[in-house]
Amino acid sequence: MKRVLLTGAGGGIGKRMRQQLAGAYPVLRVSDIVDLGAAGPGEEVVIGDICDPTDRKRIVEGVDGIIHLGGLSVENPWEDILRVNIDGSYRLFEAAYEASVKRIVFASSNHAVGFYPRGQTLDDTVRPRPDCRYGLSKVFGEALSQYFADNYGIGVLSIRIGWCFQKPETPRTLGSWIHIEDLTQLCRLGLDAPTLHHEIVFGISDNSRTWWDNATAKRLGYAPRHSSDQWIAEIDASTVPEPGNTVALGVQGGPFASEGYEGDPSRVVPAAPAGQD
Ligand code: 15L
Repeated sequence: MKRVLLTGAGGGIGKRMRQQLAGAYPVLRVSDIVDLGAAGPGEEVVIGDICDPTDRKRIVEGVDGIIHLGGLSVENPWEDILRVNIDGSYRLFEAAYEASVKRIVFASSNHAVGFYPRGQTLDDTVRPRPDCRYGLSKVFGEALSQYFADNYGIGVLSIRIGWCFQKPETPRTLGSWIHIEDLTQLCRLGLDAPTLHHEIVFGISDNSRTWWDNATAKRLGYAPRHSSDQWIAEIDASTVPEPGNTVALGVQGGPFASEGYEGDPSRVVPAAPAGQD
């Protein structure tokens, strides 16, 4: 990889990943719709909107690999999810193929499977169970990744990112926490692995209390250096209630799932018939 594109470089994860990737590749192209400041050593800055055809061509032209963080990272009205996360991602993959890009790392989310009940261990082969419109767009992105791998030969790694903030805040995020260094390691595996078709992995650190079996990531060589275990005692002792209604507290996606049910706490997650999951 000579030139790597990081979309969404002005976002919460993007800003930190930009720092992590400094010097990792001969050229790092950072892109977003917001101001990204001056280019650092070995960097190119391209401001533009992936939803705009002319911008998109400029953003993607000449790169070998893409880490696609750009898009909406939480629940939003359907029209925006459709335009930015669904159509925007499709157009970006299409432009990547036209520009002969070899690898894409797709920032999926745990919300692609957020409606699974807490306590059930999932691996990357379970059926999607999105918990909101945002999660639905991530299911689309994973299918898009599979299609572009199968039909166009682009190697893609979909990472179901968990909670990539300073520290976990709740019992749920104890399981889903990932340190930015570990997330960067996963992204680099997606770009640099000698062979890759399409794989789905969970973007989590080495957390003991997790619902996700990350064997596929480990098979690809992922060796997380961080763990949320150091906060277990603090979170167990906390009396601050976890946010969300009955639905949120029953499912892995937490408050993302309850968005549509706010004000109706009597709605509980229906139990899946035996054998259906
Ligand atoms: C996500 O997908 C979001 O991008 C992030 O902001 C967190 O809220 C996280 O999920 C979560 O699961 O809480």
